Amino acid sequence: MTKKFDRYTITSALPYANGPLHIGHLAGVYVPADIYARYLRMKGKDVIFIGGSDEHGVPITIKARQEGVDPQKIVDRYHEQIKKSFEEFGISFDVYSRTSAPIHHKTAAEFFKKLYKDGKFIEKTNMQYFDEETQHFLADRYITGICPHCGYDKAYGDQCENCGTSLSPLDLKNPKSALSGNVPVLKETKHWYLPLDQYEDWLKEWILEGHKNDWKVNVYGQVKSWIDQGLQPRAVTRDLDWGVHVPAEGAEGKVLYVWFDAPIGYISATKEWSEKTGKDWVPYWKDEKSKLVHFIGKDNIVFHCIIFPIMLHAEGSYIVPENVPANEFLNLENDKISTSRNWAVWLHEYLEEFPGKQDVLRYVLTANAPETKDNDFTWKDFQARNNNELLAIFGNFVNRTLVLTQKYFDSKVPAQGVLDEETQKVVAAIAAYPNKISSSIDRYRFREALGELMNLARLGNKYLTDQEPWKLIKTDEEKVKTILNISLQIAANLAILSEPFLPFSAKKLRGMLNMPEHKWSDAGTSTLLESGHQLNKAELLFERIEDKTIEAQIQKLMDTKKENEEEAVTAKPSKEEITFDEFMKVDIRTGTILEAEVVPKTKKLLKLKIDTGIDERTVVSGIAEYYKPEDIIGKKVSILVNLAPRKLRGIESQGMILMAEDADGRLCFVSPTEDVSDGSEVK
Ligand code: B3M
Ligand code: ZN
Repeated sequence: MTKKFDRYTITSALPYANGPLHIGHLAGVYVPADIYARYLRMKGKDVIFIGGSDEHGVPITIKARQEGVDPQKIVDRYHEQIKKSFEEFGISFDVYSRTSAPIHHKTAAEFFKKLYKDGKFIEKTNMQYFDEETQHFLADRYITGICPHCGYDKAYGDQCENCGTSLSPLDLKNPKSALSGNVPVLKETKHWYLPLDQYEDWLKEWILEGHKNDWKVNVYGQVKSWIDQGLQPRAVTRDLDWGVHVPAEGAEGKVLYVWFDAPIGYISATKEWSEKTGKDWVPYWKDEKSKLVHFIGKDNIVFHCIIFPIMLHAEGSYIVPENVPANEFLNLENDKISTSRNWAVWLHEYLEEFPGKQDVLRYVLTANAPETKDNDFTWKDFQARNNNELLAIFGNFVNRTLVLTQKYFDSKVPAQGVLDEETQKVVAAIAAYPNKISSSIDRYRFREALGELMNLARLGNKYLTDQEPWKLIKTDEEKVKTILNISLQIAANLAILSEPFLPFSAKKLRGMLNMPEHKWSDAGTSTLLESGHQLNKAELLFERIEDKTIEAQIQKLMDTKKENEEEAVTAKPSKEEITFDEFMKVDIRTGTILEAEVVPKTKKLLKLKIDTGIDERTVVSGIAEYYKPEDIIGKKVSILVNLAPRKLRGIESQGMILMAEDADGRLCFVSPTEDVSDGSEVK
């Protein structure tokens, strides 16, 4: 029995504001969410569709470090770009907010404080990875290593993007600081933990029992495997300075973990909307008669099906999601979309190269959506679907109907005469489409729903072709009137039913038919346009995409692939400029390695004894993966002798051996090429 709801709270994953949007974002999250929101509005439902930029978290601070700017500068840049891309693609948010907004900091801090006051957290002091060079604790994407579940060697401290497993930094094998590349040390720190394990029974009852029939198999399966593995308490605070400050005793220098604060961003965005509209935000998040649906990609399932629902449930006054129809990933030309490798179709670039063709991309990404498995976007398929489906079926049908009506009846809707058997069948078929499409959308099967919409266009195209009004016009004008009247009714139904999927084309078609916006329930009839109704001029809904256009896009990707291959062997760009005086502060000498041994329990570190010509000193160097101790005794090296000493794995290292690192990370000594005495100055 399907539940009845008074209102719908639709959220879509908040994209990190550290880069532009690409087709994977649209396919995975935002086009399906927009289809759902538009459809529900047309059904007359009370809907709030929530979006916003996720502006905290380590991906942003890492980018800020790379650019040598404040994180706020990064998020300001990309928040605007992302918001503009969503607007241009017709993603019809009721509110698009951002987590650096004061209202979010206030809402997230209050949420934490409620749980803190209600004693829902566990306070724990434990050892965490710390980068001695940068003086940072290493959490989330500040630390990488080998995933203990799948062996992926670039897993992050909070999640493995390869297998989706949520991790803690201490789970990683061979952990490495993403800031300095060093092997981190362990240092004591206090954090607050959400005891996920205490909610296992509740989750089993709510999801594994309550949603075993209506949640997508890929989502249900992932959630079940996490619960079956047993949940662990999870830290919800971090030793970072960019984020929502933790409102608790002894929390100086700590912020909320980004995945604790970001989902609360949905709530703060609703409050922002409430301030703007004067509507009450509370029922959308606290009334059991509200349907909360999270649209996300599969890498966000654990956060939206386990962690955030536990937060909402533990807080005590919120509803929990009715469904989380997560999509799988979209690949591009058989390769994973990758921001770092620039292997993507960026939305802002698409709009420059295909102006006015937002609906073509919406169509292709829905027709090819990775709803139950990863799927692939290819430019050839993009061209084929545009030319053979949108243009040849939908566009061709509409254009012939309008042109013939223009030609024979001066663009006025002709009278609908007696319906022959064939036409009665068509009228009956039209009536079934609104429910066919609804039934798919209601189950988050958007590519199936789009297929049904295209079947309606096929029905019209076939009817017109079979009836051949251009031949009949000479002998039976009355029959032609009926044929074109019915064809126009089909076109009017398409204008209504295509709106959630192809909002730009639906608007253009409504314009040509000179018809207002309609409710979903108006569709399915064959009397939408009255006889005599004045139509407007026929225009092309879709245009052919030529081979050369597609070849240019494929070439662009091939060039990117070549650049990636070349980049792998070219040097990194130079660091920022320094003055001669600044360089003169550096004191580099030639020296000789007298002794060498592996630092116990490490794979990368060697403890060296160096004759610097000034003295003999100990230096710890991360070269164990490339050199055996016995092979480098007596080796001439260059050593930075006036570097402040620092402790590495309990050993005081008094300087740094200069090593050259090539493009694929191999290290080699920078040694004098002639026999010079130890202590010779390198200038
Ligand atoms: N910022 C997007 C991602 O994981 C992440 C979603 C937050 S939704 C609250 O790519
Ligand atoms: Zn993994």
